[in-house]
Amino acid sequence: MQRIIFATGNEGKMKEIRMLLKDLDYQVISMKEAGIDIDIIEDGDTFEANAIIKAKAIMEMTGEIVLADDSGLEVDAMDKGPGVYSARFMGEDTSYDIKNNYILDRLKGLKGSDRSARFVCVIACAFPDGRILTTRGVFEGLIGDTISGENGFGYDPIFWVPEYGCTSADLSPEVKNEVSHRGKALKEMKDKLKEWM
Ligand code: ITT
Repeated sequence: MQRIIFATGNEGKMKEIRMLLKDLDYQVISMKEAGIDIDIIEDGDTFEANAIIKAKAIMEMTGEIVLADDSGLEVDAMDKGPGVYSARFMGEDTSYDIKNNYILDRLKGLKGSDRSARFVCVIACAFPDGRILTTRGVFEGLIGDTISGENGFGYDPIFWVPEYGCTSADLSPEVKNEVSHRGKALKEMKDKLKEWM
């Protein structure tokens, strides 16, 4: 079976990606499983640019088909921040408990749609022959009033999903994957890959 490397060092993402790509006719392996341990400089201004930077860097290193995910949280009351800086926001090593509490504090006093936010995910695929594909998924919601939930990772405990009346950290992994930014972007990528491979 031909393999595809998924260029991420984020274990939370990788867990979701494995579930979402389990029916693909390719073996999907993480960077760690491929024995790659490098820090890629993500200096693009958009999710698309950064996803392509990551996928291309590992494709050029290995000569294999590589997928990458660039994603983040856009909070409208924070000028769509942290956006592409979501992982680096307040420092890469700062805990999400601290980051999430800071965002709750920033939005204190705001109600209803003034708390609007979304998760965005761009998946890029880099082929050894130079072709590049991207897909984008968006997950609309609100910033909740408190931290809640044990599932997911990152900003999930403050991301309120009105349709389910809970945060994305309260959703089961299966439900989050059905409705999330990553779920949507990867579903579209799977369809495109069937045409392109
Ligand atoms: P890689 O670049 O190695 O894939 P990363 O964590 O640095 O890992 P990004 O630059 O794409 O990845 O940053 C994405 C950040 O956005 C991530 O670290 C979380 O803070 C946040 N994020 C993205 N998707 C999320 C999700 O589904 N749930 C919660 N937070 C999410």
